[in-house]
Amino acid sequence: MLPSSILGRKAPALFRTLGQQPIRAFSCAAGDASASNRRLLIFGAPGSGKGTLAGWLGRDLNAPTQADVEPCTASAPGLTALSSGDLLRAEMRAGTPLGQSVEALINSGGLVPDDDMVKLIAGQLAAMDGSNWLLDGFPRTLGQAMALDEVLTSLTPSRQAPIDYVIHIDVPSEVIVERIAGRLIHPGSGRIYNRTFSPPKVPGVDDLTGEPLVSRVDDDPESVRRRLELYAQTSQPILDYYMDRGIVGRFTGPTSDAIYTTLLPQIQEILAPTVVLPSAEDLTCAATAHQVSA
Ligand code: G5P
Ligand code: MG
Repeated sequence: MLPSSILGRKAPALFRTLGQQPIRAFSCAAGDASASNRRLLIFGAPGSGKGTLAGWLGRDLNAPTQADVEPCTASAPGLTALSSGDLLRAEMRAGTPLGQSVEALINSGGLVPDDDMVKLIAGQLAAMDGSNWLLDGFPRTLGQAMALDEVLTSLTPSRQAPIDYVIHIDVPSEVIVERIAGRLIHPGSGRIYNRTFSPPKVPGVDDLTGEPLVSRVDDDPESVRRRLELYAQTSQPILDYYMDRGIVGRFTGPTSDAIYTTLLPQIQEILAPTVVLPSAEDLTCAATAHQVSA
């Protein structure tokens, strides 16, 4: 028996492209959808595989399901993924005032000021509220984490918690530099490739559009070193901020494929279409379970 608040009208589908696959978000709540949607973060070092894993989640959680036939009876409720880095690169490509002002900073591996980042993300969150979403690359500082809570609380004061779950991707730093050195992206969509791990079907061109792939300017060795240093300096206070609430799940493994075997079922469970939010206690258990994974 489905709870009455998830029965009712068919909510609009949202489309977005991330990683290798189109992402479709599907919201089934008839009443206050933004009070029952799931809000997730994916957190990890540069090159740890955040964008890759977010793309796989989007692909697998948005596969056609019974929901397409009978809305609100589905087992895969969909996920909208938003990458702060993709947003910033789009601003730079479009030559907006923000894009121009942050370009040198990003290319050299620095962090964009909190005020600019919070404005950029807050504008997107209002549009995504009511669907399940996953933020990749935001927050990056404790100040951003606190500002995010404020924005979300003002969007939906009735919610139990501003953020439901934080996916912490913990990958040995030795593998990261090599991974980033082989990365190629499709600038228009943000689709991610790697010369050895996930090469395009035709060398140098995007599988879907046939357009040229490029290396990210901030993937040069000096910028990567700076980005890794900044991550080492800023990450722990953010993790502590969410760990105090018992909402962090740590996922670790030698490859993204290995991590994904534990990540996907955990996220499916969190996104299961129910209005009953997992308790902090449940999520603490989940986080503890993942901490023992190799
Ligand atoms: P971004 O764009 O958020 P980062 O530095 O956080 O950049 P990045 O580099 O995008 O993170 P990722 O998404 O964690 O890394 O990793 P990925 O792209 O999926 O994988 C990296 C490579 O490894 C790919 O080629 C992939 O194919 C390959 N790969 C994946 N898994 C495996 C595997 O198992 N094996 C192998 N061999 N390869 C694999 O932010 C960019 C900049 O924007 C600014 C900052 O300047 C930042 O540096 N910015 C912000 N500034 C302030 N505040 C914020 N909130 C900001 N957000 C962005
Ligand atoms: Mg990324």
